Amino acid sequence: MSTVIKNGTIVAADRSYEADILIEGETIAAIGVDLKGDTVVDAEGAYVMPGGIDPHTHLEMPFMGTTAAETWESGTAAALSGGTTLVVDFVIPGEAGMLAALDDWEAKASRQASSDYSFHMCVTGWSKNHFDEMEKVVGKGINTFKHFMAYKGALMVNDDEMFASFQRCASLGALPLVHAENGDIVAALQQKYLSEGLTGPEGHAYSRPPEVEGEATNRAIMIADAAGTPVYIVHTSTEQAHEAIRRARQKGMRVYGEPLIQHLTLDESEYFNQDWDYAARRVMSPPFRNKAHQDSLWAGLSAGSLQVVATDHCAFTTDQKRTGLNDFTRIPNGTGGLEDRMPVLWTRGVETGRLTPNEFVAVTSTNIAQILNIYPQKGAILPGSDADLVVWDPKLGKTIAAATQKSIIDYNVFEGVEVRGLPRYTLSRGELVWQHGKNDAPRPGRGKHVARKPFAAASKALSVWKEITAPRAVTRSAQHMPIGV
Ligand code: DUC
Ligand code: ZN
Ligand code: ZN
Ligand code: ZN
Repeated sequence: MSTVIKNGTIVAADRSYEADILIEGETIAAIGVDLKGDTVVDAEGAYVMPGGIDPHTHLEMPFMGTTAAETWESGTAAALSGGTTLVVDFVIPGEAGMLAALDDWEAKASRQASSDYSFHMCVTGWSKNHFDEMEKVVGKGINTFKHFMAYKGALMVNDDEMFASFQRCASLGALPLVHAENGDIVAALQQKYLSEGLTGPEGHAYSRPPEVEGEATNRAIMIADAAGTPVYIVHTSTEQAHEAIRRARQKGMRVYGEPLIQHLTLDESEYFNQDWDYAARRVMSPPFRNKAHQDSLWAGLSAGSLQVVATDHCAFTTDQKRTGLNDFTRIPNGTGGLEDRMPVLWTRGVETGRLTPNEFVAVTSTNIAQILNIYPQKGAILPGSDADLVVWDPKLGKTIAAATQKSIIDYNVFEGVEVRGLPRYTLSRGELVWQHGKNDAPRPGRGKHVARKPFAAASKALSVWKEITAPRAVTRSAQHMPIGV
């Protein structure tokens, strides 16, 4: 079975050109003119782009006393309908450790996912067991480890733990990721506002000011430098964090920043809506910011100081949000965006001239494929690449509405936003999985796990276990190791 995509303009991160794409089985076989195949997909008037990659999702994540309601089945169907063909989800270890948690995640994803999927592993503490398990996790195709500097008393790691884990990442050829908010300051501000009687969703925004993100981002970058590793900052939402990333990159450090589509387009005024449900549905960490921060993020995307647009899709129902009715610190943190990331970014980015179509491809797919070491299997339109493709029709439009979305959540933070630019077709490994105007659901369980190899750079000197609670000499030589990303 072969398929040919005809009459479209191929948009890659580096250039746009007119050509047909021949797909044989699950991969791209040829790119050229007048190619023939068993089936023809018409891309007349459309752009053909690499399928989107959302490197930041939390499907069915157990969190803050509940579990994110978006399932692997609904979340990945939503992704495909919006042009995203690969999601990378965060595995949170429980008592039984990293490998047991990975088995849980893999079981859910393999049964339900209709898009391809891959995993990041979270490091939520530090011990000899963490040190040992990390190597086994890398052996299972995971080359990224996430660290939370916030959520004190729950997921948060301290600096010594983060430093130890970062060194371990360096020795394994893995990339550390960081949720950068100063968890101690957040906890102190939460108590201050609660004690003053401020219990509503706006307290969430007040307790997580831009400074807590700027401080933690700077600290994470310095700790990464001391440990001799590149670092990736998730959900960069402020100018302060962007500034730290920019400065580090200028000094030659491999530091990456990932703004979310929510932070680019929704602002802090949402938390002052008189309707409690409306405001609580938008509670996520970091919170939405003001226009100055948004402008900084947009500038970073076109300048290249920020590389990736993600969603942090972590979607709770209104009922779940109401757990925090009398206490904003108990509102489950998270918003959705998987299905809307690409249309909203196209509308607010490309249609306005802030991004070129090629930059759009870079920040939705190609850059993260390179950062995650899965390029050109993913993120590229090249012979041999997986045929994950989106036929993007810049003339198709819709008004975003919870009533018509694929997501099973009872609201949408982009409700009422008019988008122009939607997938006409989405193909995942050669299979047509979404067609505009038809409402066919892709088959749950068709999605495959995407394994990712470690990076070449690894320092053997740092791979020896050390008790981090005991005083020790810091290995400064790590700062000068070669970097492989
Ligand atoms: N932020 C959220 O809003 N939800 C999930 C985890 C996170 O860091
Ligand atoms: Zn986070
Ligand atoms: Zn997250
Ligand atoms: Zn030095």
